[in-house]
Amino acid sequence: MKTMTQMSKLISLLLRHNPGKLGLTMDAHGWVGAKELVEALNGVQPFTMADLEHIVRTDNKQRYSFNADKTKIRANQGHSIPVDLELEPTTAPDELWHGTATRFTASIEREGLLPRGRQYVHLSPDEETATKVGRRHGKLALYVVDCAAMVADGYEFYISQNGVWLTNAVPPNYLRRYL
Ligand code: HQG
Repeated sequence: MKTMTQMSKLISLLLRHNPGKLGLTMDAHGWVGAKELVEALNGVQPFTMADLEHIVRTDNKQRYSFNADKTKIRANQGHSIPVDLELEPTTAPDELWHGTATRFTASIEREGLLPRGRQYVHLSPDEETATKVGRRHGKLALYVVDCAAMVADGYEFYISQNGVWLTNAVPPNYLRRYL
C-alpha cells in the first residue's frame, strides 16, 4: 500500500512528466480531468476524489491546482513536457536565488543556468528556499541571480501559482556565486 506522499509523487509524475503512464491525456494547458485522474489512481489502490482534494490542499509546496469547478487538475510548475500555463511575464525582484549542487557549478559557470529536463529554470525568492532546493541534489551551492540586469536586457520572468520564479535561461554573466 502506498502512502499519501507516494501517491502525491505519482501524481507529480503524471501531471508533470508522463500522463500516459496511466493512460491519461493532458491538454495544451497542462490540465488533466480530475475524475479521470482519480479513476486512474484508484486502479493502483483505493483512491477517492476526497483523497485527491486532501493531497491538493495539504501539499507542502502547493504543487497542484484545480480549475474553478474542480473538474480539472494540473501541476503548478516543474513540467518536462511542454505546456502553456498561461503565465504572464511578471516584474521580478532585483535578485532571485538558485540552489544547486557543487558538482554542477563548473558547468553552470560556463553555460549559465539551463532548464535541463524541465521547461524552465526554477528560481527561489529567498536563500532559505534555494537552500532546500539545492540540498536535494547534493552538496549545496548557491547563486544570486541579477534579475534587475536581466530585465534591463529584455529577459522575462514568470511566477507560478505556487510562488516559484521561472525563466528560460540565465547566462553566466548574471550569476554571482554566494556559497
Ligand atoms: C542544474 C523542486 C549543470 C540546476 C524544487 C539543478 C523546484 C545545471 C538541475 C523544482 C545547469 C536541474 C526545480 C548547467 C542548471 N550545468 N547543471 N548549465 N543548469 N543545472 O530538479 O531547480 O519538489 O530540474 O542547478 O522545489 O533543482 O519537485 O531543477 O540542480 O521548484 O516539486 O540542473 O523542483 O520542486 O534540477 O528544481 P531540477 P531545480 P518539487
